[in-house]
Amino acid sequence: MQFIDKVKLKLKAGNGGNGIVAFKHEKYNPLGGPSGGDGGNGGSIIFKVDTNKSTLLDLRYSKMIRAQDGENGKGNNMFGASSDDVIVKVPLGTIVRDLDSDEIVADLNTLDSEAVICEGGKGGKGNYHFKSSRNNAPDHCTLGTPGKERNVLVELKLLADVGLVGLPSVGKSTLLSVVSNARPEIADYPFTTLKPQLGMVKVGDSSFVMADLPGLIEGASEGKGLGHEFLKHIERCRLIIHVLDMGREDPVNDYEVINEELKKYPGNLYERPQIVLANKMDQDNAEENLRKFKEKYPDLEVFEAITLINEGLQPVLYKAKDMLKDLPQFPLYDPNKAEKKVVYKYEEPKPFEIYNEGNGIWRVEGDKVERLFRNTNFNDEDSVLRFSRALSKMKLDEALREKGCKDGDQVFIEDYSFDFMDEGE
Ligand SMILES: Nc1nc2c(ncn2[C@@H]2O[C@H](COP(=O)(O)OP(=O)(O)OP(=O)(O)O)[C@@H](O)[C@H]2O)c(=O)[nH]1
Ligand SMILES: [Mg+2]
Repeated sequence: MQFIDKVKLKLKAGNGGNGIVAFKHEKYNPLGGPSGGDGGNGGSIIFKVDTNKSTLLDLRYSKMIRAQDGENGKGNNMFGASSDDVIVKVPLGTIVRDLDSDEIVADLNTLDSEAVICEGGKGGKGNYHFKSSRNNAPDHCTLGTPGKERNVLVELKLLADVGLVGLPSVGKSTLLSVVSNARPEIADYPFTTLKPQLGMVKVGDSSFVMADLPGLIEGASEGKGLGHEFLKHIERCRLIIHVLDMGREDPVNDYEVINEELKKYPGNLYERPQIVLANKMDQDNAEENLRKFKEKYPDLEVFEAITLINEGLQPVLYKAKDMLKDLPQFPLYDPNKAEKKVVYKYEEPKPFEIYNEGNGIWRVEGDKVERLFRNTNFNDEDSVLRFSRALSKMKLDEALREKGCKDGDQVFIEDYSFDFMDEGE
């Protein structure tokens, strides 16, 4: 079985459709005004957490993910259709890295995480937008903008509250299977679990995510038995349940071997809080082994269980729940430490930016005003009124005045212009 937690993908958002140039042809008015509609927006590519997924397997076969282009505008002021966004469902703990800039562009670490990885292109404007008092037959339109393209590396770093750690066959998968509705594979040979498995554990009125992890062996921190791959998944667990098989010859030694590997792993996973679970207490030599263990570690709290028949686990779950209350998350990205910038969702754009072009000419730019502009039909008085009301709500007048815009100055938003009238306060 292969360990799938890294996938390279090419992503391409849809291009915006073009605006078009068209004129109304009416019976007595062959040039009845501009009527070229806007192009539709291209679809974006959005990554979204889906808790039903625990691997990146589905992405493995799709080398390229594309969103559709927006349609071109049509005559009669008709908009071209915008395309649907493509939603890529990924497991909790997925990280998306841009391979060209080597930046982490998304860290999907909460149940409702969602990030726009490639934004679709915007539709162009049809010629009806460009009608003005000076030009009532504009013959130009704008083209759609291209959709964002990225080469990305999608990585799954397991994100769980609690990680089950221990040697192979100590009963980690059995534990997850009895306390959650996850159904991991269970067998009496080592390395049954080769990829982490998540389960939601309900305790009283709260719940947490438990990860069944592959067994560790001595030398794991040096890469033995896929050690690095396995240890990596513990990195983001807030709490470790260290599972011991009390039927084995020397559980004290087993316990120390695992802790040694945790210590050696970069970042010192040994410092993570641990709950020690003495499992398989039904085995013949278990009581004797437990006695020895307690002798060696008299101050350590040890929970006893027979996981196979779900005995002794409730106190462990309550203990975990209590400890989690005060434990921090371990995001990959620490804004204080990170040397690489993380781009989460697109930031809400500023409503507008004002530029002084000199000679009483001003230009206003910004996604919000431009969108507003695009949604305005300048042939329709009501629509124009709505447009100017929205501008004053954004306090554009005030901002212009502050920058020094004077009565009679000309203000441009894209190709639309108006005379500034300072009505004062
Ligand atoms: N006697 C006894 N057997 C148990 C108990 N818990 C689990 N087992 C058995 O131990 C064996 C290994 O259990 P798993 O849950 O697959 O162990 P694991 O730790 O997930 O092992 P790996 O995935 O290989 O790391 C299975 O045959 C289980 O039935 C227990 O409390 N008592
Ligand atoms: Mg297992």
